[in-house]
Amino acid sequence: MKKYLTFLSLEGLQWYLIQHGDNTMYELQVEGMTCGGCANSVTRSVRAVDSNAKVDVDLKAKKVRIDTSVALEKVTSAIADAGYPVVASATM
Ligand SMILES: [Cu+2]
Repeated sequence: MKKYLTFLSLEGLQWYLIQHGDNTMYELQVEGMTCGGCANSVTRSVRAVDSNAKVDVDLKAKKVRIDTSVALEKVTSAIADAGYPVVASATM
């Protein structure tokens, strides 16, 4: 990516940073999700702290993948507050 940035104008760089920000992908192990309603609750709780977050729930694997600009602790406490304990997390 670095080599492309060299050719960008300052405006181009600002645009790039706005589009791609400092988003991080987290993969969380979440307990207590049993149905689509739970998946929606978890998704909503994450969107409450980052309305632009991408949230992908895998009910079978009990995994939630989140692409967000918000800190991991904020996301995990939002999910926990919604009633779903986060038992493990990894930064991708
Ligand atoms: Cu449910």
